[in-house]
Amino acid sequence: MAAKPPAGDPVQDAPQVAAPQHAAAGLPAIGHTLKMAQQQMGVRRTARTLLKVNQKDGFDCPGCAWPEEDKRHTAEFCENGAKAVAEEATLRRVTPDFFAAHPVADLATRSGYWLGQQGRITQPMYLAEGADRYDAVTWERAFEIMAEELKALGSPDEAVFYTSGRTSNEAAFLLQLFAREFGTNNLPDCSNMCHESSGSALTQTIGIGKGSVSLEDLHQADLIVVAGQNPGTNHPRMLTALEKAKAAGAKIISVNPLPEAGLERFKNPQTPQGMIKGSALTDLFLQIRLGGDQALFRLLNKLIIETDGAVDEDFVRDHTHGFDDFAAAARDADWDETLAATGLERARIEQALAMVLASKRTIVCWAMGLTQHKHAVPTIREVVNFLLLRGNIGRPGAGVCPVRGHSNVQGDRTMGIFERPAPAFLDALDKEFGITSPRHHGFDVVRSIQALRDGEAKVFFAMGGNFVGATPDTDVTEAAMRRARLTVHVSTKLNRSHAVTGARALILPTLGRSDKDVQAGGKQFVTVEDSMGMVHASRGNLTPASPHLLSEPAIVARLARAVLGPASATPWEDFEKDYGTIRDRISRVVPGFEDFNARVARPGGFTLPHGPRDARRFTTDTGKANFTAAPVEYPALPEGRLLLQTLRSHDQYNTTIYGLDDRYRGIRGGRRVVLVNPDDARALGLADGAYADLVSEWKDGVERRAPGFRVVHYPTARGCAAAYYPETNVLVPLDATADTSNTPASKSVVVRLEQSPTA
Ligand SMILES: Nc1nc2c(c(=O)[nH]1)N[C@H]1C(S)=C(S)[C@@H](COP(=O)(O)OP(=O)(O)OC[C@H]3O[C@@H](n4cnc5c(=O)[nH]c(N)nc54)[C@H](O)[C@@H]3O)O[C@H]1N2
Ligand SMILES: Nc1nc2c(c(=O)[nH]1)N[C@H]1C(S)=C(S)[C@@H](COP(=O)(O)OP(=O)(O)OC[C@H]3O[C@@H](n4cnc5c(=O)[nH]c(N)nc54)[C@H](O)[C@@H]3O)O[C@H]1N2
Ligand SMILES: [Mo]
Repeated sequence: MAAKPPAGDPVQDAPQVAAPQHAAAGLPAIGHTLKMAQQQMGVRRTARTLLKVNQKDGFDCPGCAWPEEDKRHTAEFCENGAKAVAEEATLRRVTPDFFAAHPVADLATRSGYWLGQQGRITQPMYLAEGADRYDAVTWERAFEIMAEELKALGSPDEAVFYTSGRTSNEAAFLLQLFAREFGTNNLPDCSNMCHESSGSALTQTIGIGKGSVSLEDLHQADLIVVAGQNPGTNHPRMLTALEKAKAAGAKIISVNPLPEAGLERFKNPQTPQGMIKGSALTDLFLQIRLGGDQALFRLLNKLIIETDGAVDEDFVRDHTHGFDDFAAAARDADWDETLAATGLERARIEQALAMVLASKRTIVCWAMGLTQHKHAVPTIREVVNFLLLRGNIGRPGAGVCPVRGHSNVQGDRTMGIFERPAPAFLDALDKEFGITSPRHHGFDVVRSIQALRDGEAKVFFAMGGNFVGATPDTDVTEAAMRRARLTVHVSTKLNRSHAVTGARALILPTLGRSDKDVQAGGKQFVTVEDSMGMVHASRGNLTPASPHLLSEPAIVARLARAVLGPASATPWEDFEKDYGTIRDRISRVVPGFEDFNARVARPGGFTLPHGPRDARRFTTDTGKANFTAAPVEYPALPEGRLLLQTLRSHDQYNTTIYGLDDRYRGIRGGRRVVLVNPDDARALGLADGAYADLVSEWKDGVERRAPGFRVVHYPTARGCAAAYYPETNVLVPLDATADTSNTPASKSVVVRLEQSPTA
């Protein structure tokens, strides 16, 4: 049997600090993986489960969205993927007895770590109005309750249907179909907090909101820029691709306020050589100031334009629009001001330029360090300008590479989980199902919180995720959620969102990726799309945590029948019996999925079309790739304040906390730490080991406070600080969002540090 979950809570948060490491993966990673996995799953289940991760006949890793190579290793997973699997395949159980022993008020005092460690939820649970705890409920009754509340709404737009990014293509397609048949586009998703800025910027400039490179391209690149991303922790299998590229002669530039261990050196556990020495990855480290990336790329672009013969003139003439305006803006860029925004020295930028000019094939990879700023969209558009100047889109070894987070977040969007769907998508949906989808836009994540806060939305339904844990302005968001009539969570594990509820609440336990899914039509599989537009099947093989679990497609199908009744002509029952019938419909609605069932049956799946990558075809308003000339922006930093980024430790998956260590950064046994440059800390009178409250300052004058963080002197860029999310979400103001994408600006929060007595 697996070890018992921790008994007491609050879990002691007492961080121990050592020097940060300079290499990622290798032997300690393997030991760490097996220990965590066996604690949750026991020895036999660990072996059975981990050998199926990312195999062609197995299940897609529920960790990140990084693609698999065509030729698989026996162990095709990383340390953090294994932790994600162990968390799901755990033998620990949360039964109705647990809920009887823990009233909601008690759950609300527990840490996210403690809640997650209790295990898999085994039965549908209902919190009646006025009750103090959840009680077991039948599925039938649960669907009746949802139907009651949804049908009582004044308008379908008073309901919100959130999706986290683990949901399969099949479940996502059904959920958006149900929402639109019901009458709303209120389909916010985790993407709104994640790569929405990438989608906005790419759609405008290259006509499609997805990355344009394959793994093969990475292997062939001359230069790879990794900006605002920590792959050693969040996409460990990417390090293998970077190592391969380097072996073939590529150079790597890392742009980051932090020196991240995984980018410095990688000890590949798949090769004997790698285990011992490892390979250095980064050739040039640009220690940028938070939010300084647009300025950096603008300066590089200015230098490229000013260098004879550096611009790919044929490409610019044949495939782009707006070069002259952009070139004028770049030439005008003021060196002093723009350089100050980067926090870099000019010599560093010139070093980078030399590498850029020496490269015929350049790729830029990025993640949350670029997307979660007020000026995230113009920043990513500047990255596109940078690639367009030298024709680095639509040829081998070159392109844009936004590295996605959740394992199927890209697929969910492809399936229509979007509050602002394209009219062509709705036309196809309406034609296929004989319905009339609403055409007005729905609520994204931030707008949903505002609507709940203001009483405009009354029913909140979440397909996975941990909405109140993951979203900004925790106090505001929790108060908003408590105003709802009904909150519903389709979940595998307990989290904060189950403890902060509307007047009535439901927890609907569901199958995870690793679980076997058998329906009336036999054993089912689902499909997912990775970060590079590859679609493939995922088949779980474990006996589900309890016989009461329903799959996500089954839950949506039954919800739709309960709410829409016989008036709906959609064959919901057939969809539940046989997911192949869902894929038939997808193949007729979503471009690129023609003949879906046949093509996904092939081992390894298939690649979706991508105009810029396949044929330099740009479906933008001008029919060409667009240069854009936005003014350079950067976060303002008042005297005596720091810019705080809220990021992930090595032992967490978003709001799921696996443990209290952040090994590569030298932190153990606690999460309430704030990393500050030693010179800044000294100027603020904060010794290493001192404790401070983080106080966020925003123009609304409201003081947002996160108390009791241990100050760690750490080599981050000057003026910048870092602390873990979700503990710091309380500091991110709800309306501090990116222009255009409305993504919370959780990587540049202005804070002051107030020394507090030792915790
Ligand atoms: N193990 C594990 N894997 C995960 C996740 C997880 O929580 N745990 N989460 C998944 C999800 S949903 C996502 S979206 C991804 C997230 O993957 P990442 O984006 O790598 O995650 P963060 O921890 O937010 O790290 C942001 C990185 O950007 C840097 N950064 C911050 N601000 C700036 C800036 O202004 N400029 C630059 N150049 N750099 C900056 C930070 O120092 C850090 O290295 O990972 C996915 N994979
Ligand atoms: N301050 C700050 N805030 C952030 C970020 C940041 O960097 N800083 N990052 C943002 C980003 S990039 C993202 S993607 C969001 C993440 O936001 P979410 O996706 O909402 O959050 P997660 O923590 O990934 O959700 C975890 C929960 O999902 C449920 N779950 C797990 N697997 C399954 C499954 O297979 N099916 C179902 N139905 N449920 C499942 C479990 O109950 C688990 O508790 O957070 C965002 N919030
Ligand atoms: Mo994400």
